[in-house]
Amino acid sequence: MNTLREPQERLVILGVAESDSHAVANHLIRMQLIEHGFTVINLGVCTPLSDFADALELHPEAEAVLIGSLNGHAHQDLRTLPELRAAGRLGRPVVVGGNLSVGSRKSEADLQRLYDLGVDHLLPDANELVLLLDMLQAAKAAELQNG
Ligand code: B12
Repeated sequence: MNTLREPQERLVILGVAESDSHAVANHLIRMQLIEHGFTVINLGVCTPLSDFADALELHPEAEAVLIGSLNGHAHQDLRTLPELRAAGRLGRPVVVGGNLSVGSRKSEADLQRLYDLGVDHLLPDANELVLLLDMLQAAKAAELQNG
């Protein structure tokens, strides 16, 4: 009997917020995640939040939903997150990264507004993404183990 198990596939949903056409970081993040063994469902630029929810329904095994926003309109683009969550959708950690408000100086209030919508994690730098995904996976495994 072969008792070797395939390592479990790790899958994430990635894309750029609805009003935002900045593509470079999206491509780099996709490549970085693939190098780390992730399967990436990349929805690309200008993706409405409802499309992220649809993708999660097609791929319920996704660990997280990763959304880039560079043009400063993250809050406007993510404003329907509370409604989607209230409808039982997007029930995975939503991680938002990039340039998260208009202007070069980011205030705590700008970030808090995004947390208030229900964003779970804000990451200015994509280099911290794999570490965050590993931490989320470990937390979920511990939760399952403790019942
Ligand atoms: C190239 C560029 C463009 C190109 C994009 C081409 C393309 N197809 O991608 C064009 C010319 C189209 C463009 C248009 C616009 N742009 Co532009 N653009 C840039 C520029 C010069 C570089 C962006 C880039 O590719 N960087 C390289 C990548 C690797 O770095 P990055 O994007 O910063 O990503 C890093 C982090 O932000 C983070 N990250 C990014 N995404 C994600 C996602 C996740 C999940 C995570 C965890 C992390 C993360 O990790 C990455 C690596 O550390 C920046 C200025 C700059 N130097 O950054 C402005 C900039 C982003 N643009 C800006 C603006 C304002 C615009 C326009 C509104 C301009 C206009 N008036 O039309 C439009 C918006 C278009 C739209 N609908 O979104 C502003 C945003 C200002 C703000 N937020 O306050 C910037 C910062 C320029 C500035 N200083 O004013 N832009």
